[in-house]
Amino acid sequence: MTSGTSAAPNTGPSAAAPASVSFPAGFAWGAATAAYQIEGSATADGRTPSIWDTFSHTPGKTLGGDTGDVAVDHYRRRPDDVALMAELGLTAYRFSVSWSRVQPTGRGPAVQRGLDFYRGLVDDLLARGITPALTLYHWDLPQELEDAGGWPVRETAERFAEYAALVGEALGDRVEMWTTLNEPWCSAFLGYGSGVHAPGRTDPVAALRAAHHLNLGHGLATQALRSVLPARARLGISLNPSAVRAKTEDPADQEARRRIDALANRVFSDPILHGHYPADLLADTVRLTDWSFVSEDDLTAIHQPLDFLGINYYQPTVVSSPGPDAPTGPRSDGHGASDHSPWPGSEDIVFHPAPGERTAMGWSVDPTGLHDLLMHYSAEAPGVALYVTENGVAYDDKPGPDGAVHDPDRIRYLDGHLRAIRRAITDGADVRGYFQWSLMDNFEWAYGYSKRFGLVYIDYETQERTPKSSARWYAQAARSGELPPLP
Ligand code: IFM
Repeated sequence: MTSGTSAAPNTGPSAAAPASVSFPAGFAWGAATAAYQIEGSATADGRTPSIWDTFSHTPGKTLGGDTGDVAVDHYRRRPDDVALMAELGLTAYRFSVSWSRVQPTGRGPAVQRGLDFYRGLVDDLLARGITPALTLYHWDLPQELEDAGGWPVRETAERFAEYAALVGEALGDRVEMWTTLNEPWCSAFLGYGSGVHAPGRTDPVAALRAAHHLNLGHGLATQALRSVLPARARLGISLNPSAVRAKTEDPADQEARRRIDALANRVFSDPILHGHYPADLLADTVRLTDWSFVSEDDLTAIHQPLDFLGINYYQPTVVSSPGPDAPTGPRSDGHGASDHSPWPGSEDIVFHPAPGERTAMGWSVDPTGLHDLLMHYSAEAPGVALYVTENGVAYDDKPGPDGAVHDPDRIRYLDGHLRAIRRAITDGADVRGYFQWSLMDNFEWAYGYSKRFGLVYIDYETQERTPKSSARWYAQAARSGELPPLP
């Protein structure tokens, strides 16, 4: 992402906001979740451990030792959850498939009971007029495949393509929107670099190898899906690109921005969209690896035509060069505390909080970064539709004395980001839909259940679901295609 060359002050989500903002007919009003974060029933019906089961059960890896064993019990409450989605006016729902529920060892035939769950989910959605958007991989690699080397090895990409074909054959008659990977940056660099995510490895070379094999997995799975899905299927990938901004116009800070742009963004978008790795990234990492694990055939396999690109956006990234007085040791970049950097070869770069108000994650609220990204990828991938496949916010929501959960800050956040999307559409970007993260409060990875991103509040003692006021506001937007007034 090369736009946004310096950290401009945030003018606020609703600055100079027009009174009424409407969206094109057919715009998807969605919400998103992921299997490990909501399903629970971790050992039901033949499911085996994924890397997140192993990681979350390892002492010290998640806040309070929280795990996804029960999560929000969606595996057993699926029909009621889909009814709630309909009540909230959603026109689309993005979910992920748990690989180890469908193919427990990561190889061989599919388990019918696992597939039946997703078939039932899709049928429930379709019966209520909600478009299913299926993600094949949201970070939960079967543990057996991690034991065989994980994403740093080529075989995992090949296994992923086989799994994609199994799911494609089972659900291709009823699901049109398919996403291969969710946020491969997190899988590679938080999973194998800083180790704050599963499988918790801290090896910068393994992180780069994982990035490549995730790209390869995407390409091979896309080919496999195209061979089993009907022609009407639409295929894409969800990236979490950073809107990277340099702290100042100083050339050293611009150079820091270039380096992080390569590692955060172009390591994925260049091979996927253009069929090569960025030359500057190869140079930046030369003391770690010669990238000989990449072949020309791999690049051809990765560079597949896409029907859409999913953009997941939360906050901009502001960086500067270390400068002569910079402290040594890992720099905080908002991705969790670790003694190991998730930025191989660029460990010294300094990350700064972006200006603006903060969320419960400590992330800054700045919808301009979303507009920048949509305009950037619109220009970089002409003819490829864009979806915002994740955007949302954690606040410390609590029921009031009346039992209702009032979250006006989340409404302002949604309003600001939806306005940024509308501006991008007006400016020429082909944005087809928005998936709010998340439908309901859930297991927020290393933060356990301490961070609430949902439109729907979950009482974790009783599993009672209470739509927050933001859910009602969003439902009104979804039904009218127009942003309702702020409360
Ligand atoms: O909860 C995560 C999700 O799994 C991936 N994208 C970011 C969200 C908030 O951290």
